[in-house]
Amino acid sequence: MIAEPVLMAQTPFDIARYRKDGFCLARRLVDAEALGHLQNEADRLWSLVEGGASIPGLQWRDHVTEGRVPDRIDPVDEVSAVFAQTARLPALREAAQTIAGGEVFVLKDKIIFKHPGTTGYGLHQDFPYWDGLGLKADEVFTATIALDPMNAENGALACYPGCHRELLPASNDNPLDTDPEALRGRDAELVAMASGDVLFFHALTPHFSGPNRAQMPRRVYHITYATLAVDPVEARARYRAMQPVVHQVHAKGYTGSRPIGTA
Ligand SMILES: O=C(O)CCC(=O)C(=O)O
Repeated sequence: MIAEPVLMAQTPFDIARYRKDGFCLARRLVDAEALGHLQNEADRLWSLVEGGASIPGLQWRDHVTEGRVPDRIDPVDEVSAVFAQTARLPALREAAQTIAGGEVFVLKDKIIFKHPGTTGYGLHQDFPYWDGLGLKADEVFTATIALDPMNAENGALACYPGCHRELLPASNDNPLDTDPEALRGRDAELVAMASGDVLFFHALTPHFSGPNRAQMPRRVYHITYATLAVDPVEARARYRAMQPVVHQVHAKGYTGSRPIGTA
């Protein structure tokens, strides 16, 4: 068993901000002990990757100079008890329930290692990636736990505030990503995070991340929760079935620091 993360009373997340902007940050929601377990487990998984082990869910991504490199494990709760327990810890689930306004379940999770030189993720809303799961956009959202500090240099996420109420037009390059023209004139907010901070964001919040130009990995644990509007077993099985397509589309790396076409 791993330690229960502490939901600190003095650092509640700003639910009003989540509703208004489509994302909010809960500072140090995961305490040092629980964070240490996640970091150690991430190290263990990475040493398996480096050793060439065959890990279900391991996915590859463009590197700025070296072709394709291992980037993430999706889902990770099927290969790691530590991550599986964390995603289901009451403290995190309670926070997720506050966002959802009711019961939630873990739809999917993933760890992204983003080692130095690994490219980022182009501008997108998550929802098109989950179309076909029988969920509405308001019924699904992600909790992003920083295992390392995240900043502009190492490829932190940047989110567009107040743009989570509609599905935006698709990009010409990638049918699941967003056309940057749809956000022309709006500014993205870089979400700088300390280890243990948790970013909650709506399935329609447009976001992107740059490459890791720093010397250390930028590891992050994304947990996607959904409301019980759908049957959890069925929804997880459907996600599994569509994963090959999602991974294929999501493999293309993003190297910019802001999406083309924005202000
Ligand atoms: O962790 C990142 O750099 C971005 C990941 C992301 O945008 C996603 O998985 O939807």
